[in-house]
Amino acid sequence: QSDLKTTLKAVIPERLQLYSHVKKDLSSHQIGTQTVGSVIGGMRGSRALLWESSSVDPNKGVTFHGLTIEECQAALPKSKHESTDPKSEMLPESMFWFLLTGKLPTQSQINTFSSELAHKGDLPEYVVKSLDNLPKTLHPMTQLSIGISMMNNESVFAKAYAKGIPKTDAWEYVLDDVINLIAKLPALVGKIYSNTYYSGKNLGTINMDKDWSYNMASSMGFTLDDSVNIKDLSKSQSNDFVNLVRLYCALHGDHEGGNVSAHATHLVGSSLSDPFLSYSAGVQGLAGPLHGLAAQEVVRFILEMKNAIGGDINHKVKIEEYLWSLLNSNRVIPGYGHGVLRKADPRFTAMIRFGDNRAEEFSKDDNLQLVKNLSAIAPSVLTEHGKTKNPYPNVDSSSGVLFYHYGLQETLFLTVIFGASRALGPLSQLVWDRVYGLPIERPTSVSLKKLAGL
Ligand code: NMX
Ligand code: MLT
Repeated sequence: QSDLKTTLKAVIPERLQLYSHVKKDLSSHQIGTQTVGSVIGGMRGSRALLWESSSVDPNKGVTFHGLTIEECQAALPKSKHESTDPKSEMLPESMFWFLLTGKLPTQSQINTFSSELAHKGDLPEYVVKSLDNLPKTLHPMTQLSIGISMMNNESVFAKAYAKGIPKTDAWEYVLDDVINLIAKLPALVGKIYSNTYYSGKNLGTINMDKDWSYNMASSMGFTLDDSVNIKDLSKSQSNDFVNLVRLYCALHGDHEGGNVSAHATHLVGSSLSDPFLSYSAGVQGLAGPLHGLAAQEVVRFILEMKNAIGGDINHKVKIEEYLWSLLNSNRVIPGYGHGVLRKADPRFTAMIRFGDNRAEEFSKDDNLQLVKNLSAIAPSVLTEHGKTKNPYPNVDSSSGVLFYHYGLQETLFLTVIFGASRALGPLSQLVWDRVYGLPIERPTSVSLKKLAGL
């Protein structure tokens, strides 16, 4: 008598044969409003989600309410401390305001909003205690998702819903939760960083007079005035780090609705799970290596490649050989390819520009140089390999090595910053989902036999 696994194994070959036939021969067939290819191909090309705040053009990349990255950088409010912070990047809270309302905020609106976020930024005691009790080996992304989902204990939306509210009022409670959730991310990120790498030592404080990104950097110990300056940064390096967090988080905040983290948040929220539960689902999607975890994978890959090519970062042939060794062992080149984009990601270019604007600081940074060299070499290798539809660098290609430069070298942590940033777009859409009163998301499924017409 065969056990469960053996029984399953025996039926796989026949099913796989049918799957290959459907994929190869029937992909262009129509089933309802979809093609068969879309049903079995990760819903590629299916316009199935309502999303207001950003859109992604395959050739031009992301725009936020129609504005390009450069236009946002020019138009969105920056740090209010202009005299001490002259190189300030746009603030993620400015981006959130813009994503949510479609209106460009004024400096004074953002000054007030940054202060509101700082005042709401403390973590509930039970969250701190629970995080303290997690194993230090638990991946930081798992800790992030646990921390966020636990705070559903604070949800004003869940409490109001339990009491009974008119559907038309739901968005106001959801908005309160969304603001509270975003406000608590700097302290949560810092707590996870400290617990995982610094034995829970208090690395810094939330400064009520400072912006969200400064407070994230501070709670991780990367500022001079409000934290322990754990990496011994100079004043200008610490300012750079804060600005890197600002730029990174503003840019990674939203990438239309179909990416895994945005879609997961939207889907879970459609059952009227509160924003904490909904976004923790998004974070769990972001933790996959084909999505946000690529941020950590790229840095590991760059360091391993540098080692494997003996530090010859300008040696084209050695780099090509290394790429082929990965591809031939059926591994992906992290930081390359995309489900929608067909050109280099403009967010990649913006992050590279961040390094180029600090030429002296980065002049001896081999990792960034290798990332740049790679972006000139990998596309032709991937094109020759012939599988990926987009052989160009994506958003994760450059950002990790910039953080690494300033001492954030705990590679498993890099996606946590992505996790803080991605809250901006999906949670702003969640408010609109409730404004519109969108229904529970419930597409229908279809069997392989049905697709094959059997
Ligand atoms: N290296 C090697 N092979 C690749 C790569 C790559 N970078 N990108 C795509 N392919 C392969 C892919 O695995 C697939 O192979 P198969 O037919 O054997 O299944 C084939 O090319 C066709 O894939 P595409 O249709 O071009 O890409 P898809 O839309 O399925 O996937 C990604 C998009 C981003 C998942 C894919 O390009 C990838 O795995 N990239 C590397 C991981 C990465 O950088 N992810 C981060 C994306 C950005 N983010 O933050 O989310
Ligand atoms: C993202 O920012 O979510 C990634 O580029 C992946 C995507 O858009 O699918």
